Order: sequence, then C-alpha cells, then structure tokens
Amino acid sequence: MTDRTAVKAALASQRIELPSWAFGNSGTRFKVFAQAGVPRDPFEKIADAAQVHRYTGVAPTVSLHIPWDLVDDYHKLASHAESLGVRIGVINSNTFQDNDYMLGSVTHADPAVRRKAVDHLFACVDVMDATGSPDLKLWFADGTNYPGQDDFRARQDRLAESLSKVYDRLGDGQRMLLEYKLFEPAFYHTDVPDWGTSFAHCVALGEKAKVVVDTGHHAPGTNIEFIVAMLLRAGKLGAFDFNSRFYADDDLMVGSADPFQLFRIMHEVVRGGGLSASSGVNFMLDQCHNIEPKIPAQIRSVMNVQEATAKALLVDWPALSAAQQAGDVLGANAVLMDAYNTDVRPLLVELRQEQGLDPDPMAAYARTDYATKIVNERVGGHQAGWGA
Ligand code: PSV
Ligand code: MN
Ligand code: MN
Repeated sequence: MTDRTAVKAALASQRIELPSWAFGNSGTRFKVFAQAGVPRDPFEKIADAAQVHRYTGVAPTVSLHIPWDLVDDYHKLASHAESLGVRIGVINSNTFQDNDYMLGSVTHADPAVRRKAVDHLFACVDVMDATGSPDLKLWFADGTNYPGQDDFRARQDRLAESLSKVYDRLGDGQRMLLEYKLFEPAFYHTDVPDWGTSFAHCVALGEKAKVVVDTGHHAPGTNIEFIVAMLLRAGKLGAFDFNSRFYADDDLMVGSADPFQLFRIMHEVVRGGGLSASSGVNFMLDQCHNIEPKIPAQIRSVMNVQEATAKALLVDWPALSAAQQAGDVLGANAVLMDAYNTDVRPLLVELRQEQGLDPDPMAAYARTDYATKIVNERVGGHQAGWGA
C-alpha cells in the first residue's frame, strides 16, 4: 500500500493493548528497583494506562492479570476504566504462583491440583463476564526439570482435558488465547513450548481457541514472522504479546532490541490481513519496565509498534509481487528494504495532527505534571509482575 491516506487510515484504526503489570514495580529475580509513584492498586494502574492512550490515541484497552489485579467489584473497575476513556481487555490467568503448582497446574498428576487450576480459570471467566472482556489468556508454566520426571503424553492428556473444561465454560463472543513459551520456569521440558503445540490444542478445541505469539518466547534465531504467516493462514492467530529480547524472555520494550524483526512480523500481519479488526488479532504489549519510567516506556512501545506497522503498510505490493513472480531476488528484497528504511515519523506526526493529538506523545506527556502528581500522591506501591 503506497497511498498515504490509506496508510494513515489503517494506522488510525490499529489498536494496541497495554498490560496492567507494566505500570507497577517489577524486576528480576535479583532485585526489584522500586519507583516512586507507582500504582497501589488496579484502579491506579488503569489511570496510568489511560495516560498512554491519551497521548497516543491507539491504546484504549488494558489487560488485567488475576490475581495481581484482584478487586472486590469488577463492574466498578470496568466503570472506572470507562470514566477514564479506556476499557478492560484480556484477562490473564495465573496458575504459576501457588505452592500447589510446583509440579504443574492443569497438567499435574493429582486431580485435586488440576481442579484447583481449572477453578481459577473459571473464576477468570467470571471476571470476563463482569468486565465485558472478550478474551481469556492462558500461559502455563507447567513443565519438568529432569528427563523421566513425568510422562509427556499423560501431561498432554491432562492439559487437553483441562482446556476443554474451560473452553466449554466460554460464553458467546468469548475466546481462549493459548500462549506458548520455550522454557522458564521449567528447564527440561515445557508442556506448551511452541506454536505447534498451542496450535494443535486450539484446533482440537474449536473456533474460540486461538494462539498467542509472545515475541520473547522462542529460541534465538527463530523465524517468528513465518509462525505469524502460518497462524494467520490457518485463522488461528489470536494475539501478540509484544516485547523484545536480547537473550531470553527479557520483556524489554517492543522494537528496541530488533526493530527489523518487528517490521518483518508486521509485514506478515499486513500480508495475512491481520490488521483488520475482523481478523480478531489483538496487539498486546507484555513488558516489564525494570529501570525505565513506566508510563513513558509504554508510550514509546506503542510508538514503536506504530512505526513498524507504518513501514509494513508502505511496502509496494505490486512491485514486490512482480519481483517475486519474476524470480528477481534482489529486486524483491529491495522493495521490502525500501519500506523498512523509510522514515515514517513525519507520516505519524501528520496522522496525530489530523487526530487532534500532540505530534510528539513522549514530549506531550513529559510536559504534564502527572508524573510529579503521582509521586506526591501515591505512597507504598505494589510490586506488580511477580507478586500480587
Ligand atoms: C510468561 O512469561 C508471560 O509472558 C505470560 O504472558 C505471563 O502472563 C506474563 O509473562 C506475565 O508477565
Ligand atoms: Mn506473555
Ligand atoms: Mn513472557
């Protein structure tokens, strides 16, 4: 697409979802560096997320993580979000922080532990019912550390059985998103380690089950854009958890470690029709800001996704396809690189001005007194991410 107006229209309709946990304190297993002014509860996390939407205009939903975002009244939380111009998005489940789950949750050999995990997933669907959230996101830390520790096939059977119980609980318009991760916290095998395993379960479950691609959950060198192409082709790409990494699951700002990879992913998204709202692909961020200020880091991340998307939209498809048909290797590659090497920042400035937004969201936020206000008002923030 090389028509500027059409590119801007596509960018204007893109939506990027923010993770509630990105606004709280987080860290590594070595140290959590607490920042002043971080949210003390889910209401304040949503208020911070609303700031990101205010300056970018494309981030109107916030993913919750249960129980990190436990509240008494989810209707109240949903109205609070709406009063700030945002909505609650995906509900993330957590079956990895309870002592009972040491040897697994939905794959555990003990039916009582599986029951407990499935009950938690049912409770997450209850939250969806209350907030109007369309999606339940499942990530299982289940796996083993030593060969022989447990039986792969028995664990897969238990996983399939647990998933189908939760699938049956989904209402009309609700979906289940199954995320995969190569390793960590389990180090020998993980029960949902790759897109193939997630895909196989989602196909067996049905239409409402889709795969989540977290960009930080692959072996180094994995061609993630190929996975994206395959999933879109099969109608099974449900969502992204965007972040970037240098080594493992680093959860750094999307587009910071490898902007070219993000462009290649967005190119396949555009190619596969994943940008249209009807595709149902949710562009979520899953990041932790350990040393950088959180609201600006989320604004920067949203902008990075927009820039990669703009470049992908600028690919000259007729020229690319002609070069591909002609077997013109260098020509085809040049078409793609031309789009990647385009400075799309002026186009995004133009788009923001047309939308009545400040052309520079980072500077616009920095000019406000919001950061000072929250430091003064909020004392004793929660450690979000790896503790409730
Ligand atoms: C697991 O590493 C993961 O990517 C899952 O999406 C979790 O829900 C999230 O991180 C928590 O940050
Ligand atoms: Mn994730
Ligand atoms: Mn992760």
